[in-house]
This record gives sequence, C-alpha cells and structure tokens, in this order.
Amino acid sequence: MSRFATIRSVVMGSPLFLAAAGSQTQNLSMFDPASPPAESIKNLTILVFAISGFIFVVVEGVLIYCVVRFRHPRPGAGAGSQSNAGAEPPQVYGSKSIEIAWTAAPALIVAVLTLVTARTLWEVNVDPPEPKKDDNALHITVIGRQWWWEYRYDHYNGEPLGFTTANELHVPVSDDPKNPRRVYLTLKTADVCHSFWVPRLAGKTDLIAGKTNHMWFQPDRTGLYVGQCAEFCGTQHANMLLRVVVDTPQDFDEWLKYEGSNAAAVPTDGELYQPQKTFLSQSCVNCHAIRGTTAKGTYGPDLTHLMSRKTLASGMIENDAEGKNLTDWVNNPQKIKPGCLMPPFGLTGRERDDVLRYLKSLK
Ligand code: HEC
Ligand SMILES: [Cu+2]
Repeated sequence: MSRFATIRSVVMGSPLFLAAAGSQTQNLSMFDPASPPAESIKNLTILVFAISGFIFVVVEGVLIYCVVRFRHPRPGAGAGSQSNAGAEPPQVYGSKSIEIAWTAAPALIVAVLTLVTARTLWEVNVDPPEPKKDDNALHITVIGRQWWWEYRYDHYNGEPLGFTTANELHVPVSDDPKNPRRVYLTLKTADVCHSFWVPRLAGKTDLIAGKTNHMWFQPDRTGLYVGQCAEFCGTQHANMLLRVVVDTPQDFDEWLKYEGSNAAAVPTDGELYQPQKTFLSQSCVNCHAIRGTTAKGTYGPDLTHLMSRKTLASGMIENDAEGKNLTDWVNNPQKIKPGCLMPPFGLTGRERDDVLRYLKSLK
C-alpha cells in the first residue's frame, strides 16, 4: 500500500472499508462527483478554497517577508544611533486610498461568495415535484433508524410502487442528458437524528424528528456509491453505512419488478414448508416483514428479498452466498453489532437450522 493509500484509508475510516464488502477502498471523494448537486458543491468548495488560499498566501507572505526583512533594526533608520534601535517606525494614519481598498476588496469577496453560495443552495435544494406519468423520476422515502436505513419506493415514472426494502438503495443511471432521470429522496426519521451523505452524489441532508427534508441526485455513471450517516446517532453510528447501486435503466426495471414482488410462495408439500412454519412461529415476525407471509413487523429491516442484498446490518458485514455471516448474525447480532436493536434469541438445534434455511431461500 502506498503511503497515500494508507493515509486515505485511515482518513476515510475503516468501516467504509468494510462497506466494500471486500477489500478494496471505495471512492468517497467529493472531488469526483457523479451527479449535479455534488458537482455544484465541488465547484463552490474549490472557489472558496481558491479565494481563501489566495488571501492566506498573500497575508502569510507579507508577514514572513516582514519578519525576515526587518528582524534587525536597519542601520540608518531613525537617527541611526544605538538609542533608536527599539523605536517604532513612522505610523501612518488616515490614508483614504488604503482604507477604501481594504473595505471594498473584502466586501466584494463576501458578495461574490454570497451569490455563488445562494446559487449552489438553489441547485441543491429542490423540493420533489408531484409524480407525473413518464416523468422519469424516482421518488423514495428514506426513514433513518437505529442503525439502519429503511427505503420506501413510492413512485417511478409516475407509477406508484409502494414496497419497502432496507440498506441498499437501487436507482437508475441518468445517461441521456435530454431525458434526465432524477432521484428524489424524502428524508424522515423513526427515532434519532441522522444525516444522509453519499459524497459523490449529493451533499449531506439531515433526517430530523418532526421535520421532513428533501434531497435529489441524478447519477451519470453506473456503479456502487458508498457513504455514511454523517451525524452522531448513538452506539452504532460508525456502522450506519450507505450503499447506493446505480443500475442501467434495464437492470433497474428488472430489479424493481423483482424487489417489488412478494417472497416466493412456499407449497405446503415443499421442503421449505417446515422451515417457513418455524420462522413464522418465532418472535422474528414482530419486527420483520416478509411480503406474502404473515410476518408483518416493521421495526426491523424488510426481509422479503434478503439474499438479494450484498450486505447485512447496514453495510457492516458481507451477505455471503453460503450464509456464514447470516448464521453468525442470527446466532448473536449483539456480538457483531453491539447495542443494535435486535436481541439475541439463542435459537438452537432444528429451530435455528429451519430459520436459517428459510432466510437463505429469500432470494
Ligand atoms: C425486537 C425486534 C427484532 C426481533 C424480534 C428480531 N429482529 Fe432481526 N433485526 C432487528 C433490527 C432492529 C435489525 C437491524 C439491526 C441493525 O442493522 O442495526 C435487525 C436485523 C436483522 C437481519 C439483517 C437484515 C439486513 O438486511 O441487514 C436479519 C437477517 C434478522 N434481523 C433476522 C431476524 C430473525 C431470524 C429473527 C428471529 C429469530 C429476528 N431477526 C428477530 C430487530 C429484530
Ligand atoms: Cu445515523
């Protein structure tokens, strides 16, 4: 690992390393935007940095120059005698031109920054329009929870959707500038303040009790975009990771159709019948929903298509195909994510095997 990569991984934080559910570091740079709001924020940041950097260099430059140049009293200054060594140089008062210059220049800079900031706010802060037929817009309600994200898919292209999923957000890419596909998020919270931040897509927006916030983005490239809750929200704040998968419009349509459907029906004579029955007899159903079954809990993540997600527990651990991490999670979620709001149940023997077998079938 180069020194830069090491520093970057330390700065970016190890939980985000895990968000990759693998080993490579994810690109979290706000200087590599992939969506218009992130682009505006980057441009504003660069302008503010450039102006303040210029001022810094000028002020420090003059300071250093003076410190070095005048560190000894100049021979011949003042009367030139030793007794004048500590004397002050001549003081200048009431120079009109200097006073005008140092009032006008900062006023101008502040005015420019105010205007550019206002324009950026105006670009970033857009209230979602009413869904209309063929508007290409995706409307999602995000509910912040301790410590995971609930996503309610409300409308796409003017059609109502009305299903819920968790932790992994899928959206379509906006590849045609003439026909942009915008994603509008309505942000709410169930229990505590969070901040939704995927640096390459948009700025931070808080999820606050009693107030509904909005944000939008329009990703111009497919791929995985990661982020993190950016407001301290308790024990597992550091593991409240964000994953946004930007699909091609075709892949997204497929995902939508699949994810919006109920879990596969289990025939009464099938081999999953007993495992499903065991699961439905456990208290899991008080907190988790599996569409198409009697499990209707809404306190925890919707498990309808659990195995279609790449990660568990808000991006914290990989959801491996063999279900190794899933097994560890069901055995004792408190060991993996201490303080999380799913208690350990100490399931053993056939009950445990049944529950896991059924969960693993939720493709
Ligand atoms: C008291 C409510 C509650 C009960 C009961 C409960 N869970 Fe959970 N479960 C949660 C919460 C809350 C989370 C999210 C934890 C987090 O990520 O911080 C969760 C997460 C999960 C996840 C990970 C989902 C994901 O996409 O990240 C699985 C799988 C799961 N629970 C299975 C079960 C099973 C199986 C049972 C029954 C044995 C059960 N749960 C009982 C509250 C509950
Ligand atoms: Cu949070």
